[in-house]
Amino acid sequence: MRLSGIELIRVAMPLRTPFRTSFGTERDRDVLLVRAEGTVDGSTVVGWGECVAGAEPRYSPEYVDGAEHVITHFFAPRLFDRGDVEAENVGALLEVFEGHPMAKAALEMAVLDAELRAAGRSFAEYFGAVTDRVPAGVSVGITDDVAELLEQVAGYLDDGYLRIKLKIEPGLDVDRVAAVRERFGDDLVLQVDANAAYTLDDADHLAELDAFGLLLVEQPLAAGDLRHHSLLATRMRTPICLDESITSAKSAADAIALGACSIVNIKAGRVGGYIEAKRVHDMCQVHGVPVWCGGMLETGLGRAANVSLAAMPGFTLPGDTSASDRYWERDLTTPFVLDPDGYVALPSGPGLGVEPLPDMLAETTTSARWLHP
Ligand code: NPQ
Ligand code: MG
Repeated sequence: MRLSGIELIRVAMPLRTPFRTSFGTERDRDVLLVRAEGTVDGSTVVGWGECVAGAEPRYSPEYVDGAEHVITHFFAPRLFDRGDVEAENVGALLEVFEGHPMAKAALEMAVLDAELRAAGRSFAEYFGAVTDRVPAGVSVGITDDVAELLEQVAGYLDDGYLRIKLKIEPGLDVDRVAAVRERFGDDLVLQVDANAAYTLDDADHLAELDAFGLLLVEQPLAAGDLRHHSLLATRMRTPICLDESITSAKSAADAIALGACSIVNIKAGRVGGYIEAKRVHDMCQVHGVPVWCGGMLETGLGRAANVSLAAMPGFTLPGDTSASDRYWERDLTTPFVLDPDGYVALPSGPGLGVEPLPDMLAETTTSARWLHP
């Protein structure tokens, strides 16, 4: 496409309930949207991207103000200099700049959406989706007490979620898992996510989780610490899945080769875009490593791309591809809903298949800035 402008729109999305992880509590999601405008063969096209960076640099070094800044001052000017861009070369064009994968991913997503809309193709077609709906899991935040946790899990099971992920941190881990297992039984498909809150000194304690038949433990140790993850893997039976550590297909191959993980959580924002996310999937499939689609509290835009990605054949575990009402009273797009079997249907239609509802966009927008060549 020939890029004529990029609009950076910030929306304030109030969460239905605060979401607590080992790195902090999120109350309102401050989301950066990218609206890319241009032409393909003389016709005007528009595409949407969503940046998953949080308000503060806690999950990773990125944060939403930083993402807006680096796009404004470095990334957008480089794309405008090129003039004609294709989604498949956005990554290479921006490779001269270090880091900022979530900011890069949002730009690439907007260009890909515009191109696919122009071509009348969906994200799912682009990814080579093999199904029209994906099994949905849900991520349950850390609660003040066990009673509240059991109540929340019961509610999600009532909704129909097929897999429960408990956020854990030191001191709020084995007992929480034991209580959930005790209450809901051995058939509950259960996993935990530590968001890097432990060290290898906690190996014996983490091995106590082995008693509960968990599907996996996600990112127990620091993002950069593949060596300690591989040592931890020799000290517990529960499979280790990496999230924060996986920043590219190359880093995923390294983690697998080192024995640091046997399962991979794929998040497009963390690896620099949906095209690299597809490469992570393809590489894991070659190595027989199961993958699943992570979540970053996305609006319906990011959710549309995620469920489409999760329809690729290597996504053999339920993802954090929850319905819109897990997070939002009202989503920015037509909402994603759970079907009676606990699946979320892929959107149909060109590109993402959804766009912001004008009234919701107007209601939630806190700033909008145009960038031009
Ligand atoms: C994870 N997501 O898998 C992340 C963590 C997470 C659904 O558990 C703002 C920005 C808030 C990013 C909260 C889920 C966030 C965030 C949680 C990421 O590790
Ligand atoms: Mg995680």
